[in-house]
Amino acid sequence: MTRVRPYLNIALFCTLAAVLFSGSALAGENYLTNGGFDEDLSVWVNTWDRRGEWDPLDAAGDPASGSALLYNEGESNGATPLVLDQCVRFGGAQSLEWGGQVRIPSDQPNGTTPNIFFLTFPEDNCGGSFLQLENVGTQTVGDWVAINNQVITDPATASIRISLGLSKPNGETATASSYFDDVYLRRTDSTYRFIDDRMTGSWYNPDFPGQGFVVDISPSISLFFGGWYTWTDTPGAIDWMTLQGEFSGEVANLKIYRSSGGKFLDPTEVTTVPIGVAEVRFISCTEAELLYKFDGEGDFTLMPLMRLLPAFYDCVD
Ligand SMILES: [Ca+2]
Repeated sequence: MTRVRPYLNIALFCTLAAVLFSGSALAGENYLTNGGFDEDLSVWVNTWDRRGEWDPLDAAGDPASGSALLYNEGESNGATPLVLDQCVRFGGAQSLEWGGQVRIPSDQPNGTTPNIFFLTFPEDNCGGSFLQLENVGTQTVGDWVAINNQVITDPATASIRISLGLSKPNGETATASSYFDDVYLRRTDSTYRFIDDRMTGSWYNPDFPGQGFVVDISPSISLFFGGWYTWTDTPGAIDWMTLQGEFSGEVANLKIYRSSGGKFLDPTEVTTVPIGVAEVRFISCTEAELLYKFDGEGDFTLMPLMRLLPAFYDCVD
C-alpha cells in the first residue's frame, strides 16, 4: 500500500461541492462518423460491394448535406442484404441507443423495410462471432421517419457494428431502395448505472461534508479501489481507510481496510488490516449507495453518495 500524505484538504469535499456540483451535462456523443452523410459515404464500409450511393436528399432539407441511398437488388430470400457497415470500439456493459432517419420512396415494392442493425463483438475489430444482434426498421412510405432502439451491451463487448440495409418480401424480384440519414449510436445515460472507469472520481455524503471517497476503478482487472477520507470518534483525528474488491455489472463487493503505523516521508512499515465489508451500487452517473458494516457490528449502514466534481462530459441523470 502506498503511503498517502494527508495533503488533501478535506474541506475540499465541502467547498467544492457547493461551488461545482452540478447534475447537468452535455447530451450523448454520436460514436459513429459521417452518420449525417454530408458529402459522401466515407468511413462507411461496403463489405459486399452492394449497390449504395450518396444522394443530395437530406433528412432535414439541408442543402449542405445529403443521405445514403441504398438498394436491395435481385430476388429476395426475405433477409436484409447489408450495404454499409461501421465498426466502433466500445467496451463493457453499457446502455446504448441507436437509430437514424429513413425514407422509403413511394414507388417501392410493398413490404420494403429499411433496417439499422446493431451487433456486438468480443474482439475490437468487429471480427469473429457476434455476441448480440438487434435491429430496428419501418415500412412507413413517403416521409422521413425516425427509427431507434435501445440495448444493454454484453459485458464482453469490445466493439460494435452498425449496419444499414433494406429487406423486401421473400420472392420479390423488383429492386427496392431507401434513404438513410442521421444515423447514430450513443449512450443512454438516463439509465446508466454500470460500473466502469468513468465512475472514477470523488464521492461524498451530502449529510457529512468534509469527508468522502476518492474512487479508482480498473475495468481491465475488475478492481474497485476507494480511499475513504474520514475521521475517528476523536474530533480532528484522521482515519485512513480503503475499500478494495471486485465489481460486476452495477455492484462492487468490497472489503474495508484500516491502515496505521506510518510516518511522513519515512519507510516505516504501514499496517493494513481488514475491518469490515462494503457494497457500492451506482444508481446513476452522479449518485451511488454505500452499504457498509464493520466487524463486530450486526447491521449494515446505508450511506448515500453523490459525485463531488462534475461527471464525465456526457453524463445525464
Ligand atoms: Ca444528412
